[in-house]
Amino acid sequence: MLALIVKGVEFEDQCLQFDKREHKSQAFLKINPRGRVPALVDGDLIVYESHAIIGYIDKKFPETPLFGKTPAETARILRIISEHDSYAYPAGTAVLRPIFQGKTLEKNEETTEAVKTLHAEFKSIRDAFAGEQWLGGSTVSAADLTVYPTLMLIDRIVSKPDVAALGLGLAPFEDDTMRRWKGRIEALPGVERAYPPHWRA
Ligand SMILES: N[C@@H](CCC(=O)N[C@@H](CS)C(=O)NCC(=O)O)C(=O)O
Repeated sequence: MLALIVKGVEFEDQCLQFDKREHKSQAFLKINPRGRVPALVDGDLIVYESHAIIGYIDKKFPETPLFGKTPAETARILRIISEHDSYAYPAGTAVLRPIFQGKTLEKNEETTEAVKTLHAEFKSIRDAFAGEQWLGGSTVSAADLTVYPTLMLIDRIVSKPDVAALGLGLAPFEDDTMRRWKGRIEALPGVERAYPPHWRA
């Protein structure tokens, strides 16, 4: 949705209710056999996996390129996305999964390791700006659109009082660079449409 919003493309969206297991319904499994979101339907074409969706949107609507204009920009953007997928996202999942399952987050070896990784990855993300406004350089790119939702999810969870009480120090937007970047994303016209409905409540 963020990619479509940045491109200024009209779209219809459908929010699936996880508590009703709509993402595992027969109808949705025909769209994505893995029963996961996001998925994009464009005429007869179905695309799932967020990077494939962003790549498709970028090729179809080439204005405002999301993967850079030069080979070096493309490399930087893809590197940041790959680092997100390989390090920050799995560590984030390891910390957030027990919370989503309604369990108490235990300070065991796995959690401690994941928290340590997240701290290191937050630093790597801050460094990736290299003094520029967006993660991939001077314009918004697929790197921003990939990393931002993960950090928003972490931010939302770690600011809940019971998790905050654990003192994990994992608030992603406390740092000035990160806070200003969040402000830039929030200023993209129409961006609020991409926020899950329960975030707005
Ligand atoms: N690699 C996939 C991950 C998709 C994914 O895990 N989506 C989550 C929501 S963010 C989901 O649908 N979870 C439901 C489930 O796993 O049953 C992508 O980038 O699209």
